[in-house]
Amino acid sequence: MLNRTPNIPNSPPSGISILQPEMYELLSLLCSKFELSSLDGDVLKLEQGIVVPDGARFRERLWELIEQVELLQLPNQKDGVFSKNAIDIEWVDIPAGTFMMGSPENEKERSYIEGPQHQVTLSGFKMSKYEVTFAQYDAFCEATGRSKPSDEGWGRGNRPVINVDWDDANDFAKWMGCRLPTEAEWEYACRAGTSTPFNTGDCLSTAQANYNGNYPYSNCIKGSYLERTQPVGSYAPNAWGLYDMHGNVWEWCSDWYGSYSSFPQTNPNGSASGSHRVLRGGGWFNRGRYCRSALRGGYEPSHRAGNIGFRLVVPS
Ligand SMILES: [Ca+2]
Repeated sequence: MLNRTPNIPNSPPSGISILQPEMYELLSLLCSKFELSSLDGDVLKLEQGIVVPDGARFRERLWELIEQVELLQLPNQKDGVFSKNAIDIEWVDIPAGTFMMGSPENEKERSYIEGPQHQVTLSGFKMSKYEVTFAQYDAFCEATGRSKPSDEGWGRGNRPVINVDWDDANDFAKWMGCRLPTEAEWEYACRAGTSTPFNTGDCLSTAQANYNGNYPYSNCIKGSYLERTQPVGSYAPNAWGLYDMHGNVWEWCSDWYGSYSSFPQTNPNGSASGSHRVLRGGGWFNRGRYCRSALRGGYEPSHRAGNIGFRLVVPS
């Protein structure tokens, strides 16, 4: 939710810029969405900071627009919790849209299997904000009599569940009334509008994600190597509010691993058959290269490892 208090003082001095960068971004979005160039006749200068000729009128109009944004449930502004079987899944609204899936041929350290880049159009969906945790998966095991996966001695609770194979992940998703993301949904959500190797830009630091910082991507700066998972949400989210899309644990996707087509596609589901299921995002053990948005991993569905987990797509 928007934090209203600090951004808009009760009595802004006339002619003084009062807006924080987040509010500026919100207003820019509003103005483009509603084709506004002025607010009740007061000129809105679309530059950093806004001059307010009439503080009271401006403030009133701004609140109206913010209410509209909340009603529209724009990404970043509205999220929620999906509850089933006494388990809560926090989710983020992912907007419908079109993006270029895969990496361009000039992306450093790419694999040919990440191409050809192709246009993908997706319907909107909801994705779990975090990787599924041990606390969530253990509750599933207790309710259904399944054996609990090993935590490698690192602790359970809020750490991402590991040592789950594709069927474990898929069974949990179905039990929750959810599903695994498609590979296309995963990449689209990871990118959150970016086209760079990472949703953080051309580099991914170990202050931004949990991976093996001894081996950063390309010529990026070295960082730490924590040698295990970290509790979900330990790093900043991407622009759409999703945590740990890069690193921590690889995430199972619903698709069979296969080659890309160069043709534009809508809501693709991947290959009709195969021997490997798709894994995305890299894990704590991996070099920076493997955490790129476009990188495609895959394993036999029966594979379990201490750096593989998953997240969910929540039904609308
Ligand atoms: Ca991850």
